[in-house]
Amino acid sequence: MDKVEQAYAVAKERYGEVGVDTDAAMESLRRPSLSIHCWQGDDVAGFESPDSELSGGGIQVTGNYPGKARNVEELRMDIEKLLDLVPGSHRVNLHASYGEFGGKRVDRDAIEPAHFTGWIEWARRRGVKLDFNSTYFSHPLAESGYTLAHGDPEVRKFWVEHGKRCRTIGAAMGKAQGDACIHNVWIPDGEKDYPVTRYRRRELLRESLDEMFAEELPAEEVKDAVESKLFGIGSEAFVVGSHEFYLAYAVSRGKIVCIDMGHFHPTEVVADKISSILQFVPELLLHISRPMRWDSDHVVIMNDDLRLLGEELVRSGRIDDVRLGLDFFDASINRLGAWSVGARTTLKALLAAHLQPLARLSRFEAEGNNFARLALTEELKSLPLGAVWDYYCRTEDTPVDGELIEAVAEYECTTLSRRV
Ligand code: RNT
Ligand code: ZN
Repeated sequence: MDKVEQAYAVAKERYGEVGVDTDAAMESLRRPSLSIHCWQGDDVAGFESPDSELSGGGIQVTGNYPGKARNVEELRMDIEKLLDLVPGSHRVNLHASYGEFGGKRVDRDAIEPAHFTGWIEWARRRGVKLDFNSTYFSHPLAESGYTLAHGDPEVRKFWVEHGKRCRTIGAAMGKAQGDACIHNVWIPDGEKDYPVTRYRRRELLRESLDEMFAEELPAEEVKDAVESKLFGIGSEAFVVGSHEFYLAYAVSRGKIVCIDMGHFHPTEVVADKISSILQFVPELLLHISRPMRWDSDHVVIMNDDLRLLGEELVRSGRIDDVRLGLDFFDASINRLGAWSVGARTTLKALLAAHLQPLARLSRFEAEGNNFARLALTEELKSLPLGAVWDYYCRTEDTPVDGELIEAVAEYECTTLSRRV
């Protein structure tokens, strides 16, 4: 027995004492797939032109660490490396701006499934499934701060057409992979200062979305999700697509609600929303992220927000109805390192949640013994989660935590540092 196995044997016994089966917890962790965002690899730049970069939309990437993926080959190479560093089998989430346009300028209202055949074939070869997002930022027609709720019907028409085409692309992906592609819609629309036409803007958004979603597409191929936001840089006073707007929209139109952890008031507990929303919709999409004072999209770490999220996913019994999308981007450190730490930590938080003695905790609660509930949840926090996690990584043929720094450094040395 090596150290990882020895530590696991002790952890298994220790967890057993509090009523937790570590093997069963690892088995449960194998099931869900993360929908891993492609945009951590190139700072949300995409491939529309050789010098594309993220602009507008109130989202921002900071940092200029060397080694960013400059083209589709490099991005795929980095994602493949990432998938080797993350235990389990996962999906890859693309944005419309990541199509392969063969050096031509193809505007957003003209993109087609053909621009994504490279990705579809790559995904099939790699055995991963794809999710998709329409892209309503980094474009001249988004510069005013409005897209689907723009005052000019011509501009709205352009973005509605983009959304329709993205749904078709999503359906092509879903069909090819034999599993529905989740097509997520997030728009930046909003204002720096107080508008007087809030009602009209939201009416426009409702109309644009209805038009965009008018065509019924097979649910086994594509399902649409809508992502709300509270504020962004340059949209501090007003965001058209607020939480209330999209929650009501999704419930009334049978769409998936997307909850991004950075899109709420900093004191709101995002995990608490799961059990409310899932009373009324069959499925939920999460954008797992880490806001730091604002929607800063920091790399996900093991903080209370993430732990609570994992716990709620497990405690609600509805984890299978929740899509686990990642959404963070840090350009100030090694991007593969950022990606792998965020993805692995998300899984580790789920493992921690599966390592709860749920039956015992619920029994204490039912008996009104809230002291015992408190004491046991506190005890759980210092049980040997890391030993179970490392063993899980080992069984999945991925580095254990102590091997990650070196694995990332090696890739930096052989590959990323040569990108100059
Ligand atoms: C922006 C939203 C959105 C984007 C990605 C790139 O605030 O969170 O999901 O981060 O689509
Ligand atoms: Zn998001």
